[in-house]
Amino acid sequence: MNKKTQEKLFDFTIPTLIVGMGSTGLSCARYLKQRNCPFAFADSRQDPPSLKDVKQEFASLVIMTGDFDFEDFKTYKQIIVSPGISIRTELFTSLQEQGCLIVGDIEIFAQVVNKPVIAITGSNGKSTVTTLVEKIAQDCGIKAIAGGNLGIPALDLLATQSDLYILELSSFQLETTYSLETLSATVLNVSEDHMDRYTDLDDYRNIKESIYKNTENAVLNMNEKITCDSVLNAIDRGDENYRVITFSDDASAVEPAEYQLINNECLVKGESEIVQTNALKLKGTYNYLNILAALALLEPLALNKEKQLKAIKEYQGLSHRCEWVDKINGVEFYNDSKGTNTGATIAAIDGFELETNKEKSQRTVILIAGGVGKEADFTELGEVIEKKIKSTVLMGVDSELIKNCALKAGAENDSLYSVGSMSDAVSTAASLAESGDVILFSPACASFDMYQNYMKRGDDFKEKVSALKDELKNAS
Ligand code: UMA
Ligand code: ADP
Repeated sequence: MNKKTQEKLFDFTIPTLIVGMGSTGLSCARYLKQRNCPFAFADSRQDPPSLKDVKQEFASLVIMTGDFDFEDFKTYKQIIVSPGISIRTELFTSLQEQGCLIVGDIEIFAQVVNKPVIAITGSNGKSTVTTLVEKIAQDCGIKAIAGGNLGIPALDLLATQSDLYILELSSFQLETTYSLETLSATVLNVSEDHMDRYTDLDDYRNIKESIYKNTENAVLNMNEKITCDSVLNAIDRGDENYRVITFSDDASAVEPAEYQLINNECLVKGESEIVQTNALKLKGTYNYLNILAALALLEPLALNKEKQLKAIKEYQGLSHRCEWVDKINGVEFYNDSKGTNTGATIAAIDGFELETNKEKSQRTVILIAGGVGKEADFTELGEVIEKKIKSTVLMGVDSELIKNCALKAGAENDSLYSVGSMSDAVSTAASLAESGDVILFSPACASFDMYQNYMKRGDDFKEKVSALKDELKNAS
């Protein structure tokens, strides 16, 4: 490997501007301070929530708040931009044209890390796979730590002495990363998300696929034809010389993979069985694929097989991802608040292994969805609602978009309910459910129209379910 593609290395001796005063910006500031690198801060909010703490922690610092200004920025030869801020604007393009180095925190991490890195991206499943890889590695005795988009900013991970770093990377972070060298890397899957920041799905996919640029082992989902083709073509052209490790289910793979899910019943590697799915706590086809991806990413480390098996059997998944909440009067409630795009919600619905086109009276899943749609196309979700869902309760700013797509797909108007709050969503869904049904809260949208983040939204769902239980208990 060792082919640094970023020609310009970050210079720790010259003044740097950090743009964005969130968790990424703060972690960069702490890292630069530690290395005695001079820096200033900018944030386009007039009064960002972290301002007071920043002023306290970093005395006599230049802080620019309010609209970004080219004249202010152009005095810096290098700028670290937080992932929530797009660099595809006139401001950053002009700065780049003037020779300014624009990077993200992951690029700085890439330039200083001296231990192996495993990198994970994809539209869905990143956090599940990242934490599973971390657990397996740790259970096998490796000092491993995970972070990045998962939560702990990458540069903060360096404070813990580790022998393996596992990074969850968003497309936003990949946009400003150029020289990350990895032991293994994967694009788990690609479906529409963040369409408010990309021109189209190909644009978004290309950014995701850049994760393979400097890897030793490209872990490929053989169900993702376009990504497979592009990776294999890169090898054919001689542009890349990584080893390819494949995973897939047996239903729609381009060709049989090394790590395979057979009949939704068994995980295999080549001819050898790894585990039967009924021995796993994690459920649903997409989660079986997540487990296969984790094992494939770790293959280069040749870990102890028994310890790996124990770890995957124990793994229970994360909160807010198809999390079982309660059973009330025979109705089960699931919180999938992290289902923030249509691909995730469709996968969650499919996780219940529903029969398509079942008579409406025989259907068992009631969906609660809606929020900020991020300019997504809800056509496919509308079709899934029409084919598989008993009733749908919608809330949030873009709920009408989902409703219209469901109606267009042929769903009946009286199976679609619009509500204004989580409390109404839970009580409406409960009033529609019979014993044996499932109420699935999987919004297919971001949360920030009504909540600070998906965790607060999921917690609110769980609170309202608990309140409903108390109410029914008191009434009986
Ligand atoms: N800001 C501006 N101008 C803007 C937008 C933001 O100045 O136009 C400022 C805000 O006022 C705020 C700061 O930037 O002060 C926030 O920066 P940020 O949005 O980049 O967020 P961070 O707090 O640095 O968190 C980021 C990731 N957030 C985003 O990518 C939006 C976190 O992922 C990640 O955990 C964290 O870095 C550590 O690596 C969150 C996320 O929602 C979970 N990610 C998206 C997703 O998973 O879909 C990509
Ligand atoms: P991410 O970090 O990419 O957002 P998570 O692991 O947090 O992914 O899972 C978010 C949601 O995406 C889950 O609640 C589930 O509905 C869905 N999901 C998880 N894994 C997959 C997958 N491999 N394919 C499709 N959907 C998935």
